[in-house]
Amino acid sequence: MSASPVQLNLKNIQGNILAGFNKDYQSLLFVRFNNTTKGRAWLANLIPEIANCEEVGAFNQLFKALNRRRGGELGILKATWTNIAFTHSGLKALAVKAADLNKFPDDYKQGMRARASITGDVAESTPGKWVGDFNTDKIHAVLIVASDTQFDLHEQVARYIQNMTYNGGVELVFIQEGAVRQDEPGHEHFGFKDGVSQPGIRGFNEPDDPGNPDQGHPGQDLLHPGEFVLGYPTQAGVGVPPQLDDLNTNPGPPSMSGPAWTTDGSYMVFRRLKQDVRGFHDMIEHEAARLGLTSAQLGAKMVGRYASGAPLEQSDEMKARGIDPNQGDPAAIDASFTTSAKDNDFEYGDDQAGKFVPRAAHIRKTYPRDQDVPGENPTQKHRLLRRGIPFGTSFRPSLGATSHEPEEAFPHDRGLLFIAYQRSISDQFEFVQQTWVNNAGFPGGVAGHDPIIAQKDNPRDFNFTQAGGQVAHIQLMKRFVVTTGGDYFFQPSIKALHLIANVAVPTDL
Ligand code: N7H
Repeated sequence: MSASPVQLNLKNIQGNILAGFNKDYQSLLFVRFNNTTKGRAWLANLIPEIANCEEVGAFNQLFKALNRRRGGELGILKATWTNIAFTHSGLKALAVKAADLNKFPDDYKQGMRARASITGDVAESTPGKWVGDFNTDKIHAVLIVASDTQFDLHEQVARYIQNMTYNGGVELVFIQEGAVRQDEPGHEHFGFKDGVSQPGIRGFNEPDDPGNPDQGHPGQDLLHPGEFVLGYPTQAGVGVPPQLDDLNTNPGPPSMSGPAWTTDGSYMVFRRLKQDVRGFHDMIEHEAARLGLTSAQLGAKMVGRYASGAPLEQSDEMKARGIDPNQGDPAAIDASFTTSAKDNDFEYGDDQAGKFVPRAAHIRKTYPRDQDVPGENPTQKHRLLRRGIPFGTSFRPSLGATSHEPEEAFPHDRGLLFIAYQRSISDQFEFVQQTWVNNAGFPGGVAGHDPIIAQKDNPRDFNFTQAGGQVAHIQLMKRFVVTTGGDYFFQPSIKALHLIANVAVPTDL
């Protein structure tokens, strides 16, 4: 972790926020507090088990170093981590003072269901159709339990359930299991590598090149931590031209939201996103054939990366080596395009027209990088730290691998458990979903909707430029990603957990 003028209190910040659990198996336990005293007692008992950023970060570094030195995953280092986050009604059920409850922002207070007109969760995605108890007021908190082995995870979860039964005042409302795909680890269900691009954080992520302290990996701008954790400097806001984004060395004011004890906490968005894998792949095969492209090329146009994770945007190195990513996956020529040294080393400023990555491609909509976005805040004010994991079994191994498989005996429930951390739900998650993803007019002209996650009315448009320069258009007649649950949570510091549980705060935090 880098020496920085910003000293993060890593012991006080829950571990999944900045470090990321990064485990193959996860269970999300959604709970309700039916009794304040018992709820507080249950939380007080749980606090020593809550993993912080210092230990999760140290484990992740050791894990990587061991794998590098001894070549491959060895299974000799394992851990099971737990974090906890609360809905606004959950904090109320634990009798947080009314004056403090009132200080929280409206987005969090209202919760995801009430914000459906902002996120575009209508039609199949409407909250009335959500699973479990996501369409009720029942959910007060979520335990995020993550482990390297399924056995350890289940043992831990069984113990938590036993504790709840014993306590009597905490009810388990819904369990959601998530797991890395066994057939294609690191890839989400449509077949694309996920978790490739994340914001780098000053004071936490080391620059690869000490001579370039504003970048983590090449192309990964280091951001001020206040964008994701409350109480720290933020990116400078309105008035800073987007092209200065990656230089943003003079920070904006510390992030503040809610009562004073929210310092070292973060807002967490959870969305249970069901993926229609068969429908998506059939559509791609059909449209690719119509347009004279391969399925892999059309998939890359929709996402902005190939399934391997290699960028579709032409980097300086690709230019110099005469590699044209429009013609096929650059990783087929050189696998290093899928490593952290090269998989983010691109911007969109020199591809304003979307000749390589369409202006509506998923990764360009959700993080437009240096692209000229007239009248917008710098794009870096709308970043998300993503901690998602797939749920459900795999259907097709990879994009275009086989075609016309038999129908599944019954349509499986599979998709992505989207988890993202931020300083403000309305400035970050909601802004990205409403102003960029669901908005065919962003970034100007007729870019179209995000073909992967837009949640607006059907039919939806996706426009892009083909390799030869001709404009192509796809009308997505259905959603391939449907919201089936979710809510807004606040993930407090370890110190704040003590305050909520009404027990003494340790002096070393
Ligand atoms: Fe997305 N996908 O498979 O197509 N996403 N995403 N996402 N997403 C990304 O860079 C996917 C969702 C972002 O920094 C990749 O890690 C799917 C939501 C952001 O350049 C792939 C679902 C939101 C980035 C996918 C889904 C976002 C990103 C490329 C739902 C926010 C980073 C790999 C089922 C509203 C952009 C990578 C950057 C990347 C997919 C959901 C946002 C492959 C299937 C709801 C910010």
